[in-house]
Amino acid sequence: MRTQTVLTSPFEGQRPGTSGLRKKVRVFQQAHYLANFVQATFNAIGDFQGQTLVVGGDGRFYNREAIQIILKMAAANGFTRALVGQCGILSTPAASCIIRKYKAYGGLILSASHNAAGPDEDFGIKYNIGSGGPAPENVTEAIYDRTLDIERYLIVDADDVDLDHTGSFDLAGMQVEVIDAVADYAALMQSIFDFDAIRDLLASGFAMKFDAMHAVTGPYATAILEGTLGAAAGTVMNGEPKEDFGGGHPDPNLTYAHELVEIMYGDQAPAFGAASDGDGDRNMILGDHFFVTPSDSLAVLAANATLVPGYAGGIAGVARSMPTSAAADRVAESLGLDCYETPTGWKFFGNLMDAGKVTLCGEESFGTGSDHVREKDGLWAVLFWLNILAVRKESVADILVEHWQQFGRNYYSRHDYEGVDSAAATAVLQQVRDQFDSLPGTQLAGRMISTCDDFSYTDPVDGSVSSNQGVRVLFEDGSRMIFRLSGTGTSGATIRLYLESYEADSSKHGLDAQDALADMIAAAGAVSQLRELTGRDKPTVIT
Ligand code: VG1
Ligand code: CO
Repeated sequence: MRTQTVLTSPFEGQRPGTSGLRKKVRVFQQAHYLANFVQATFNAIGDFQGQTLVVGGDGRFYNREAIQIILKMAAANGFTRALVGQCGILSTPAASCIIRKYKAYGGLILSASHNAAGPDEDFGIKYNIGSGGPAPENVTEAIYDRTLDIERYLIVDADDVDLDHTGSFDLAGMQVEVIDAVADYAALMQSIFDFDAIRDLLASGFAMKFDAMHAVTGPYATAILEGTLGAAAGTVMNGEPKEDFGGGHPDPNLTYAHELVEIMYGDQAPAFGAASDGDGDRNMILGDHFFVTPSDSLAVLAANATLVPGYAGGIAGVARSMPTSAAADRVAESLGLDCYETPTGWKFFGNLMDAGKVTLCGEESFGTGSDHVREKDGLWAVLFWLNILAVRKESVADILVEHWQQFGRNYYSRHDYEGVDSAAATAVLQQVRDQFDSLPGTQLAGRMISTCDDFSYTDPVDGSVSSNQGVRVLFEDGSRMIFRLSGTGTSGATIRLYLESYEADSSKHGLDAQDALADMIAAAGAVSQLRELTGRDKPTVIT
């Protein structure tokens, strides 16, 4: 065993963002950089002597090297067993599933999710706790603090572990089990959904496409959709995970998943299309010439949950992140369920699920999930939709139109301004904050403003408070305008502008969201001076 002296914190003074540590690969490749984070994590998480650690990642460049360092450090620090996905692969929801199933102490997940991969792109690491969920803020803060006072790290001198074959290996006294990355997750999916009904649907000529975007869900989708459920060969596109994600940007939205979008809006469009992101925790749902917003998707899943065997007894409650539209709130209200509004990031849902307060959770950023694991889960959402389609035997578009007739339509859009100068981005939010006192009671976009604030959340389970989670302009009719800075980028700043308005009248449900929200979009630009302060005249991505 070796002890190595290290002094600088990998966070470089920046507190942890939405999900763990994300930096350029070249930064992670610096001597002792990754090791510092891993040792700080081990120093922060309590007594794990004799326990199990789960390790795996989305397969991006530097995944394998990182896993070898982590395993040698886990052995030196006193873990007695490590479970690793074959070839170093574990999707984020599969890692969560395995931590729970095998009662591991926790897990290290290697991913920068939707960020691009390759030697000049991004890498990331985060710690998940024994419940299978992302470390809550008190743990991420403790990890951060330990990176500041760390003096050394422990690592064993040993040969690299063979990650390519399943089996059990000894690593300086720690047992490393290289496990099938898909099997446990696939078994969990089979226990929730009506696979026979989905198999019948797919055998009946129902055509679908799933775009894995050359990222981690390829092996999972191929095994489950084409293997177990009998979808036609070729249903899964871009199914082979690549270290650089094929040069693409595995963010399942209308801009970056354009190959799938072209198919779904083409002459031969199949009935159903879906895509997932780099680490497999997000989903985009499409019908024939139809896009389902993630906020609406959560609402539809909640309204139809009892059609799925795993939720046949009903759901306990629903939670959504603050910028997510209130469509799910309307379903919860009609079902007599509680609906919770949390800050952005999955870690806030964990306490609510552990306490049995909610079953389904979702974010507007294409993240949906349930208490089957403690992460959002892309393929789970796809199977949920397939289960609903198999039972209802209607098109995706018809299901949405009926949903809006019943609950009204929450027109919704997110505008992202990526790679903006950080000072300019901060100034945009400040510009709105400066008007917090003068805006309420005035009209904007033909609506009366009721309140302006910085969103703050008090966790109903442990009482912890998270402040400054988004600048809000709220209107009397329920419309909202929200400004937030991304916490997951690695260069410059990304401004996210979220817009929502509610329409009860079903004769007005057929509009394009950008048209329906046009006055709100213009008003948001005026009130924030976004164009003047950033020099941008249009968003990078519109969802
Ligand atoms: C984004 C999304 C957020 C999501 C987070 C992590 O964060 O907006 O909803 O939870 O990514 O998702 P931000 O701070 O950039 O807005 V993932 O798929 O990277 O684990
Ligand atoms: Co992700």
